[in-house]
Parts: sequence; C-alpha cells; structure tokens
Amino acid sequence: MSEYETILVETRGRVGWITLNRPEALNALNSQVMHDVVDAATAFDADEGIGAIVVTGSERAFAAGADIKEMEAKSGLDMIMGDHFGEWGRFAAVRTPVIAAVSGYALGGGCELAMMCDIILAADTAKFGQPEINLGVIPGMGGSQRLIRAVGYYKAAELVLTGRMMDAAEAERCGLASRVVPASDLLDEAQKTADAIAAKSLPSVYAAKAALDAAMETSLAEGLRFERHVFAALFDTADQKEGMAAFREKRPPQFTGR
Ligand code: CO8
Repeated sequence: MSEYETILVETRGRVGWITLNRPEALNALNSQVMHDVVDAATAFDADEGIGAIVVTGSERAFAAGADIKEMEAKSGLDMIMGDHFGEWGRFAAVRTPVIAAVSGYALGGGCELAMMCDIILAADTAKFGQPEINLGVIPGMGGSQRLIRAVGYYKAAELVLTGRMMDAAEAERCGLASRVVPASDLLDEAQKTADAIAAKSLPSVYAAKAALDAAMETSLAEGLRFERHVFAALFDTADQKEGMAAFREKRPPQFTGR
C-alpha cells in the first residue's frame, strides 16, 4: 500500500488500521486527510484478506473537526461546487465493518467521522461534540442527521444547538459510544473487537452491515423485507452450511468467506 501524507496505514492480522496523523492540528480533517482516509479505506474494502477496519487518532484527539483554517475563506458556492467533503460518502459506503477507536476530542467532523463507522469504542478520555454553531455554521458531514439517529432528537438538539461537549460516560449512556474502555486499553480493545469480526464469515458480515445500514435509511417494512431476502440469500453460502454443521458437531466453524 502506498505512503500517505496525513495518515498511517498498517495491517494487523485481518484488520486494516488507519491512524490519523496531523498532530499539529489535532487531526483536523482537511481535504488531504479525506483523500487519504477514503483511499486507504476503499483499498482495505477491496481486499478479501481484510475483515475489519479500525480508524483511530492520537491520545489527545481522534479529530478536532473539519479544518477550520482550510474552510474559513470559502464561499457557499465554493462549498457546493467544490463538493467539499463529499468524498466522505465513499468512506461511509465501505462494506467492511469499521471501528472508530476514539481517544480525546471527536468534535464536529471528527464526531461525524466516528458516526460514519459501525462501532464507536471510546477511551474514558473521549470528548464528543458538534461545536459548529460556535463558528457560525452547522454540522455538514452528517452530524445533524446521524446524531439524532444515534441519541434521539432532544439530546442531539441540545448538543447541536449549544455546541456543548460530552464526555465518554455520557456518550455511552446516550448510545453514541458502543463501549467505554480505559484509555490505555483502547487500541488493544479495538484490535480484539476487529479480530472477532474478522474471524466471522465475510458474506454474513457484509450482509449484517448492509441490514443495519438499511435500518438507518428505510422504513421498518422495507427494512424487514431487505433483512428477510439477505437472510435467505446467506443459505446459499458454504459458510452457512459450515457454521450450522459446526454447531451440530460441537466444534468451532472454519469459515472460508464463500
Ligand atoms: N481546524 C484547524 N485547526 C485546528 C482545529 C480545527 N478544527 N482544531 C484544532 N486546531 C489546531 C489549532 O488551531 C492549534 O494550532 P496552532 O497551534 O497552529 O494554533 C492546534 O490545533 C492545537 O489546538 P489548540 O491550541 O486549540 O488546543 P487546545 O487544547 O487549547 O483546544 C480544542 C483543543 C478544544 C479541540 C480546540 O482546538 C478547538 O476548539 N478546536 C476546534 C473544534 C471545532 O470547532 N471543530 C468543528 C470544526 S467545523 C466542522 O467540523 C464542520 C464539519 C463539516 C464540514 C462539511 C463541509 C461540507
């Protein structure tokens, strides 16, 4: 895999790691970070040897938002015509499950990047927020939409309208963080969680993620229909036969991703 300017990329077992690496700007998400993260994530997504992806930052900051200095001088037309930040949609669309391992600040675009992931593991030092209102704007990478789906209208409205930060315990209580762990354990826990996912049957993992995504995007009736079709389709995989035979034979399954 090629070298990147703003991220570090490595593979640990069947897990692809993307570490945001702009310490001088608390990992603020400029266009280069977006290109790098999207490129690395889509490359991992295309690799059958990768069963899960972890995105993380530094101890001090997962990401302190979109890069304010890059955006400051732009006009509304620049933002629309340049499709500024539009590429993040390709990150949200990867089929491989993505774990955000969040330590320190996850603000604005940083919180929104975490919410594009499937699991948010938070260090006890994590701080989440949508402070764009303090800059005279609003969330622009999904914050007003995904936060409501995660925590409900009233909590999301309070955070988006006041710009208040919440700590990891509050984020877990309200359903934004999947789990909170001591900061010193964050990366190990992320690897363990990713290993557990990567050990499953790849077709069923993709199907589970697609069904979960459908729940966020469609009506209950449509989502249930989608789930039923995908559930049925998995019965044509070798891994379904292997998984159920292994249960009957009281042994661990040997999945092949077929
Ligand atoms: N952008 C650019 N630079 C940043 C950012 C940022 N978001 N956050 C921090 N930095 C820089 C600082 O400017 C500083 O650099 P320098 O030393 O050169 O001045 C360096 O990082 C360290 O930051 P601080 O000195 O401020 O560190 P503190 O520990 O004092 O404070 C905070 C940490 C509280 C995180 C503070 O840096 C802060 O408030 N940052 C901004 C948080 C914010 O407002 N985020 C939202 C940004 S807007 C956004 O995300 C919109 C997303 C949608 C866009 C979609 C467009 C279509």
